[in-house]
Amino acid sequence: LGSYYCQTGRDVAVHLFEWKWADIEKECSWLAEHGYCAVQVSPVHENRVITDPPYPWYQRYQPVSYKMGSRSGNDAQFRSMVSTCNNLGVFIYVDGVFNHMTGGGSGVGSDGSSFNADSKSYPGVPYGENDFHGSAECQTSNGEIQDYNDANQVRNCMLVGLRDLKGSSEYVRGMTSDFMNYLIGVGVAGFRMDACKHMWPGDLEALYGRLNNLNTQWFPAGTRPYIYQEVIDMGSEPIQASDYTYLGRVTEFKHGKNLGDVIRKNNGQRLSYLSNFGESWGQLSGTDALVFIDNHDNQRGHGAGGFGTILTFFEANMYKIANAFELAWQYGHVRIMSSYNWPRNIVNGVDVNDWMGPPGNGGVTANAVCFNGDWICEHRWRQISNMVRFHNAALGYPVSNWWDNGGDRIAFGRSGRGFIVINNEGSEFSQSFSTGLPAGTYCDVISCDNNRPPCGNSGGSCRGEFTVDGSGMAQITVPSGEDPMIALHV
Ligand code: ARE
Ligand code: CA
Repeated sequence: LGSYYCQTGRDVAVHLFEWKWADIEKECSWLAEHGYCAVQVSPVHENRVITDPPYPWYQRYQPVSYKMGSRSGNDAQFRSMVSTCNNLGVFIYVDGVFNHMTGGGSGVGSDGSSFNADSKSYPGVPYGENDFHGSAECQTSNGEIQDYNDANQVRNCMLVGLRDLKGSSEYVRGMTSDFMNYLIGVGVAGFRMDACKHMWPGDLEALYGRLNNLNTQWFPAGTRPYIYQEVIDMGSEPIQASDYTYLGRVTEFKHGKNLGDVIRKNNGQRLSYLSNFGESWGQLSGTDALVFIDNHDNQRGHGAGGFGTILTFFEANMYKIANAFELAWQYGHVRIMSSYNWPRNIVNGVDVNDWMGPPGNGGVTANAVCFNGDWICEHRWRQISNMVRFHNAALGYPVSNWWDNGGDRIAFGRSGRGFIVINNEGSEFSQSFSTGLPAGTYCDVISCDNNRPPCGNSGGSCRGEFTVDGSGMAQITVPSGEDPMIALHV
């Protein structure tokens, strides 16, 4: 299990949060051209439609059935997207929600199926009372998780009131694996598995064991789906991320938190401390980790992290530094977040607008148009997308040529494939660096749109060419202020 299916030479996924299938289908050409490996799409199943508050993003995390109608599009649009993107070598990972169905209440879902959570009735699947955990498995007073120190509660009680599926049931395993196999048949390459902390590893193992190999129209015979599991482990609970690594990759939430703290200089943290960043910081082994600077939860105060720690597009300068370091470093599989805008408003540590759904009206999503003020498209920011190319150029080449000033200036190479300098201090500096790069002339890809001289970009802010001499040395002036980084790669 867990074969990371990327086309050779690609490695980085992007989460196109709440994008419509038709828009993702169009975006895949751009993604292919810029070296992205895959797209994580929002949940594809029929979901609850919530009107109070109106149509929040999180309604997508309340399944009503495994039919394919949601505000991202229908089955035909989904299939067309998968096929177009696969043909371009950009693969699709589906956000799979299998721990639970909806919260309390009743209604009709996004594809016309009725449900009644109070009687645990989901005829669109169908699921009934016996398919859910009840008082036999969960003994808390209200049936909800009350204590994250009790693993039994965490797995058998309801997460924030969401009706908790019985993952040990053959029938439930059959329904969920049939749905996943349908998606695999369509050409999906992998799954983000939601809320895995709340499912028993043994149940997940049984579920994964039922999955088909990927569709041979696009993938070599025998290729397994790529699995990465959401488990928030900040180090203080009995259920640990490492309990799930034998099944596939696991989200490493400490990674984004640690980089946020370092770049914000929280608690005396400095860039120079990053020389051994990764496992020795108490994170998973890089070969088990799926990493990101922020995700759709912690950018708005859900999940784990905190506003004083996690960096997002709202703090663009620090965010670009964080992404550049993450993409230049060698640790984990990287997922870039691509957000929509909303009026974030933090009052007493809580974003009072944390629920707001994507741009659009009445629960209908607007077309994704990058940089129109509504869709942020971090994945298209030059400082991020050009670093995806750096990342690809350096794939498999270890970190080398580390340098730091003991403070917030660092530099490192990738064994002759790339070299980056980051200056998180207030003033520009200039010096000669041992880059490890072959002699030649390179463009700074943070500021220029191509990496081959003559360097150029439409904005005119390109910092031009840097010459590496026969001994790998280069004189580099590193700016301060916006984009205080220089990155060169073969
Ligand atoms: C919504 C409402 C609730 C309501 C519920 C049912 O907000 O008030 O009770 O519906 O009606 C998302 C949102 C939730 C939302 C849910 C369903 O974040 O607010 O509930 O969708 O619509 C824990 C889990 C982790 C989970 C985070 C958010 O362990 O798996 O909480 N993350 C995933 C997704 C979310 C999604 C779900 C799971 C549910 O990424 O987007 O929820 O499908 C400590 C613990 C963590 C814990 C964290 C927060 O850090 O260590 O394990 O994370 O606290 O409680
Ligand atoms: Ca559960």
